[in-house]
Amino acid sequence: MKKSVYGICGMCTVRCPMMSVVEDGNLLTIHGNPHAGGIKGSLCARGAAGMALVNDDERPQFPMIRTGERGEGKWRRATWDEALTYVAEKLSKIKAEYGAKSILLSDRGGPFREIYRAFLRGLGTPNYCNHDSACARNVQHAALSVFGFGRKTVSYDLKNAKHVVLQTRNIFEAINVKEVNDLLDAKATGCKITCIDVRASVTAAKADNFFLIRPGTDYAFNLAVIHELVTKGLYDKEFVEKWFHDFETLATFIAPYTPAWAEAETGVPAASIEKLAVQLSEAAPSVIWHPGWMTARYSDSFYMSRTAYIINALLGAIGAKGGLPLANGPGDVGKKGIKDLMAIYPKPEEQRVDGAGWMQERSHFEAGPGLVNLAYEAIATGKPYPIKAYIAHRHDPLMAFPDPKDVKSLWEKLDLLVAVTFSWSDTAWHADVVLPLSPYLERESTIATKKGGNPFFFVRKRTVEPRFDTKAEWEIYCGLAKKMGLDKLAFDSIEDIWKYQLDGTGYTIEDFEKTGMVTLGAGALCREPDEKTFKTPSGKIEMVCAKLEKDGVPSLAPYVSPERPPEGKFRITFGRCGVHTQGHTVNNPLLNSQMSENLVWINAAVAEKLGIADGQYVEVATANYSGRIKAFVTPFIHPEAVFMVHGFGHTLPVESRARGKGVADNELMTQGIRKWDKGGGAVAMQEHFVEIRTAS
Ligand SMILES: Nc1nc2c(c(=O)[nH]1)N[C@H]1C(S)=C(S)[C@@H](COP(=O)(O)OP(=O)(O)OC[C@H]3O[C@@H](n4cnc5c(=O)[nH]c(N)nc54)[C@H](O)[C@@H]3O)O[C@H]1N2
Ligand SMILES: Nc1nc2c(c(=O)[nH]1)N[C@H]1C(S)=C(S)[C@@H](COP(=O)(O)OP(=O)(O)OC[C@H]3O[C@@H](n4cnc5c(=O)[nH]c(N)nc54)[C@H](O)[C@@H]3O)O[C@H]1N2
Ligand code: SF4
Ligand SMILES: [Mo]
Repeated sequence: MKKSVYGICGMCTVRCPMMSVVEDGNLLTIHGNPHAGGIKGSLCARGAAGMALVNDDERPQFPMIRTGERGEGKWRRATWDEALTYVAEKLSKIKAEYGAKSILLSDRGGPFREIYRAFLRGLGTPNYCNHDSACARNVQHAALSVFGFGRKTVSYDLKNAKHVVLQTRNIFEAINVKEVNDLLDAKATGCKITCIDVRASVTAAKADNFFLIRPGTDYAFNLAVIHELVTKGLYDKEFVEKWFHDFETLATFIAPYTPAWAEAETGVPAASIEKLAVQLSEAAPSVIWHPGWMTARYSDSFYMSRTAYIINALLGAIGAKGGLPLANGPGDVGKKGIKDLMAIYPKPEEQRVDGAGWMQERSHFEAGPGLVNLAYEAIATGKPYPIKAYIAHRHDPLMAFPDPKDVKSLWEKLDLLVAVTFSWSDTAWHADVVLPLSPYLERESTIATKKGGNPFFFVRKRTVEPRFDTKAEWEIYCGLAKKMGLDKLAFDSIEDIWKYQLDGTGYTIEDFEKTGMVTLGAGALCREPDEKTFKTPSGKIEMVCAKLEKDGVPSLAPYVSPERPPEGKFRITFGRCGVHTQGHTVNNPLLNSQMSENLVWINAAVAEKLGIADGQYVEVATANYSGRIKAFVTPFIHPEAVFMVHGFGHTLPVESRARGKGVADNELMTQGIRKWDKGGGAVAMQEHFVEIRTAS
C-alpha cells in the first residue's frame, strides 16, 4: 500500500517541509509538503535529487577508524559499538588529562542541534561552535549591534513587499523555496527588485534596477543612500522619532558621503543612487533591503550589513507589513515552546576557548555559537587553554574555510578528530574516525520550531530504512552518552525523545501525523515593535553600540576604499548556483549530471587583452596554488573581479564523479582563515587576488 511520510528536506540548510510517497518500504517519489505555506508543494532541484543521495554508493557506508596518517585514506572498518567505544574512551582520556573544556564540536547550525549540544553540556565543555564565521556572522553581529537582537528575530515579508533590494544576495540561485515563491508572487503584483552585484546573476536578470558595483564598495553605496534619505528628508520621521536613540550622530557622520562621492568609489552613477533613494521612500515601509546572507567577504562587510539594517529602520520597515516584521515564537501566540533537551544538564561555567563574549576585543561577540576559526587558533597555540578533541558534525571546514593546508596545520595538535557526516568530505577524509550518518530520508530528527507569522513545530520521520550501516544523530550521541555514563541523555528511542520535547506543550507526536507539522498560531500576524523589542541599553535602535566601542570597534566606521587589484590580477569573488549545495552535492549523480564543473567568469574586455576565449581552459593561480578551469567570458562581470561557484575542485578518490573537476575557490585564499573581522567576526574571503593565465 502507498503511504505518505512527512519529513524535512536535508539537501541544504533551508530545511523545507517535505513529503515522501513509499510503498512496501520502497521510496517512490518526494515532494514539497503540500500543507506547508509558501513552498507550494515543491522542492528545488537539489531537494528533488535527494533520492539519488540515498541510492549513491559513494558515501561513507560504515564506521571507519584511521590506520594510516591523517588524510592518507587508510581505514579499517569498525562496528558501531567499536567506533563509539573508541571515541568515548578517547574523549574520557582527554577529559581526564586536560579537562572537559578541551573538547570542541562545530556544526553547520540549524534546527536540530539540541541533542549534541546537550551531550557537550553533559561532558562539561562550553566549546560548541557553528560554521557561521564562514557565512552570516557579520549579519548576525550587525543586527545585534543595531537592534540588540539577532538576525532571525525579524523575518522578510517578501510576499507583501513593494521594493526589495538584493545586495550580495542572489535570491533566485541561492535558493530558499518559500522566499523565491514569495518574491515572484510579489513581483507579479508590482514589487520592484533592485539587484546590486559584481556580476549579472539570475537575480539581476529579474531585477528592475541592476547596479554592477565595484567589488568591495557596497558600504560606500549604502552610506550614500543613507545620505540621500537623511539630507533629503526621505526617511520615516515618525518611526525615527519614536525608535531611534541617536539619529543626530548618524546625520553628522554621513555628511561627507554624497552620491557623487560614492559614484567614484562604486562606479554606480550618482543619479541612480539618488533615484533609488526616492523609489525606496515611495515604497516605504513595505521595503526590504536585504542585509545579506553569505557576507564573509570583506573587511567591511559587517558595516555593509549594519548600514542595510539602518536603511530598513530609516524607512520604517522594521515591524512593517512587506518589510521586516518581528517573527513570532510559540510564546508570542500564547503557546508553550518545546522542552529544551539542553536543559538536561547545566550550562558549563568555564569560559569559551574562542574568547567570544568575554575576552578583551572579543566581548561583543555572541557567545552562543562563538567563532570556530578562533577556536582553531587555540588548538595551535594552546591559549587560552588547549583543545585536544574536535568533532566536526555536519561541517566540512577544509572546504568551508580558506586554505585547507593552513587549516590542517592549525589542527595538528589534536589527539582526536571525528567527522559525523552523510557524504565524503575533505574533513571526513582527514579525520581519525568517521561516524557515517544516514541521509535524511533514512533517519528521523528531533522536533524543532520555526518562528514566523505563524510559528510551527516540525519533525522529520524516517522514510526508508538505511541501506548501509549508518545511523541517525540521536542514535550516535545517545550511544556515546550511554558509553560515557551520561544516563539522562541515553535515550533508547526517538519516541522517548519526542515525548520529552513535547512534555508540557499540550501536543503529542500523533498531532504531527496528518501534515508533518503542528501550527501554533493560526491567523497570527507578524508583530510591530514595542518597548520590549530592541534589546539595546536604551531600548531603541542605536547607531553607536557601546559593546563595540568598548572593544575598540567603531560603530560608525569611516569608509576605507578597497585596494585595486595589482596589474594582471583580479579579486576573487564567489557564490552559489541553483543546482548544488556548497561542496556536498557535487558528487550527487543527478546534480553532477546538471553541472559537473565550475567555470571562472572573466570580463570580456579583460579576456580579450589576455587572449582568453570563452570556453577555453585557463589557469587560475596564486603564489601557492594553481588550478585548471574553463573560462566563461562575459561583459556582465566587473573587470576587477573573477567569479567562481564554490564547492568544486574535489580531489578524493572516493568521489569518482566530482574528482578533478573545476577549482576550489578556497585554495586561492592563502592563509585566509587568519583574516577575520574584528567587528563582525567573519573571515574576509574576498580580500585575495589571483592571476589568470592561458593553460598549456
Ligand atoms: N542553490 C543553493 N542555494 C543555497 C545554497 C547553496 O549552496 N546552493 N546555500 C545556502 C547558504 S548556506 C547561503 S549562505 C545562501 C547564500 O546566499 P547568497 O549570499 O545570496 O549567495 P551567494 O551566491 O554566495 O552570493 C550572492 C551574490 O553576491 C555576489 N557578490 C560577490 N561579491 C560581491 C560584492 O562585492 N558586492 C556585491 N554587491 N555582490 C557581490 C555574487 O556574485 C553572488 O551573485 O544560499 C543558501 N541557498
Ligand atoms: N571559499 C568559500 N568558502 C565558503 C563559501 C564560499 O562560497 N566560498 N561558502 C560559505 C558558506 S555560505 C557556508 S554555509 C559554508 C558551508 O560549509 P559547511 O558549513 O561545511 O556546510 P556544508 O558544506 O553544507 O556541509 C558540511 C558537511 O556536512 C555534511 N552534511 C550535510 N547535511 C548534514 C546533516 O544533516 N548532518 C550531518 N551530520 N552532516 C551533514 C555534508 O555532507 C558536508 O560534508 O561554507 C562557507 N565557505
Ligand atoms: S531549498 Fe531546496 S535543497 Fe534546500 S531545503 Fe528547500 S528543497 Fe531542499
Ligand atoms: Mo551559508
